[in-house]
Amino acid sequence: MALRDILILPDPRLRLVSDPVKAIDAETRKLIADMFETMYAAPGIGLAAIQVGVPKRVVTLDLAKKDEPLQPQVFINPEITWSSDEKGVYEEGCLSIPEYYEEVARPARVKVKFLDIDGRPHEAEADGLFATCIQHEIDHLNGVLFIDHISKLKRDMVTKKFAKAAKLTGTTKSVAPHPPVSDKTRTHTV
Ligand code: K1U
Ligand code: ZN
Repeated sequence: MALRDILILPDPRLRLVSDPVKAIDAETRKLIADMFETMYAAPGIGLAAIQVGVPKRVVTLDLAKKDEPLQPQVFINPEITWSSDEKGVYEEGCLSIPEYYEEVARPARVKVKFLDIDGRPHEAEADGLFATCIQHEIDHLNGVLFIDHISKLKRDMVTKKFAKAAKLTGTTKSVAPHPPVSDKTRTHTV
């Protein structure tokens, strides 16, 4: 197992739509093992593969409380098949938007179909934190972040804050990176 780096807003890869898993092979099983290690170390209660830079439809969750035994769950190619009209409000966080929490309203109950690590199909009914978390993670697979569910004013504030931090730390990524500027072509020295 290995710890992987978690992508941080405004990394453009967080906006990709992830591809379905075609075969649960050794590479997929290694990805899942690494995702659990990364999620527990963060610490977090959920993780989508794209958060470690892999655009595959894989989600890990563990909703066990502090003193309970671990309850690792993996969802491959998860799909919401039914959502309640009733909404539930939960204060959400995101490992890709560290230290920012905001209330989000989502369907209070959902049904989700998915494959387990052996490729067997399942359907689960989720409510409470499970419903919130699986919707948050499936959003990640579609390039959607929880800040897309809050007011534009709050979203713009947090987006600007993280863009500024990325600029200061030099971690801003562009989709097509500029080629390095050689000393010969540089017109002035900063
Ligand atoms: O997808 C992610 O970024 C993970 C995220 C999942 C999530 C949390 C809350 C509501 C919806 C989705 C996190 O795990 S944020 C960290 C967190 O909530 C937490 C961390 C340690 C203990 C308990 C909670
Ligand atoms: Zn998240």
